[in-house]
Amino acid sequence: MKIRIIGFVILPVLMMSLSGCGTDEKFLAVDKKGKTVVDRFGQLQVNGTKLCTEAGKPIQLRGMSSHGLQWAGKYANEDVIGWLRDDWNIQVWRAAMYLTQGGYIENPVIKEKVISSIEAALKLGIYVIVDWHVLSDKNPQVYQAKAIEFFTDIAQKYGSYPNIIYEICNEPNGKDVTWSGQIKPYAEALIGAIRSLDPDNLIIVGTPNWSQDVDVAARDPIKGEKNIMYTLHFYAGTHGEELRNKAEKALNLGLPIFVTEWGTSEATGGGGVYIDESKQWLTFLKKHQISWVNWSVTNKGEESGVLVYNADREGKGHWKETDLSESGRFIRKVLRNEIRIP
Ligand code: IDC
Repeated sequence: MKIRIIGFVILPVLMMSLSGCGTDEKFLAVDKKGKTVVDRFGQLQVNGTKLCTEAGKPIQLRGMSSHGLQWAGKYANEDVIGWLRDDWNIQVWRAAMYLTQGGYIENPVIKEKVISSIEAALKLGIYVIVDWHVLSDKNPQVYQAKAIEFFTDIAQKYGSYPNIIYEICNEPNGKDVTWSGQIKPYAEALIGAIRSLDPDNLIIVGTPNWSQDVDVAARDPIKGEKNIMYTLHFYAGTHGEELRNKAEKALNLGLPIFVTEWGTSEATGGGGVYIDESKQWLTFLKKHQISWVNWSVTNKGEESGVLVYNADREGKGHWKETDLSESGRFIRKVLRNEIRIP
């Protein structure tokens, strides 16, 4: 009798925590009634440092980023993104459109991969980050006119859908690329262009030094605009306590932060995987309800990628355990709420 009672009480609790059933419904891509995250959360808004639902409830969105669409664009389709929603429980997908290194400036047809990402997200009822992936081009002002043209088109076509999130500048970098000199003026120009077409969807602004110096942006934030957030990026094998302190400083100054990219590896995208360090970061992000997107869906064989080398070469989804890298297995479990993040 005693054993049966213990079994009745302990077992369901154990099973719930393993399957994630005990998890707060706000972490689900689709809830038990079949409502998608966009059905439930609607038009996102920013209140203070928090990302909130249309009803004003603070939330933490979690999801996956594409790798560079010029290399891994085969995953930017409804099969893969649908698999990520249903099996990985992603609430947000990020379409990383590089500018150079074979990206949009050199090869404008890459935009089609952003469009297929958006179309998939609309069908699947998840959020989609449209990422203007400034990287080796350093200074966002170099392609500012192209950025305005690009985001104007996206906002015209899709700005009325609450699914859309604009990330206007992945990682500005370089000693002479400063917040007040280049990044903030660029952001203000882009925000102006987007807001004339889309009054409310989230706009995420890159910060100096590869989107790490959120404290610098926090001392001089963009004024008079709503639903603006700021980018923080980290790689668990390279960045730790020091960067978390910087983030905390920025939060204390009132800066709303969105981690649109982080990796379980070193900053090169390889090395590791750094599971304990990743858990430390995930605890920090949960504590502050900071939304995050993990880098990345690729089979090129680097440690941050969620697929092993050469897995799913056609971009079909339906991955088996053996298709997943160490990072892939870890991140999937985190997203499925099968690893408890305190
Ligand atoms: C890396 C990719 C790697 C690719 C390289 C090209 O993982 O396969 O060869 O870009 O430049 C970032 C960037 C992101 C990087 C990533 C890892 O936003 O584009 O991807 N990283 O280096 N910032 C910090 C790390």
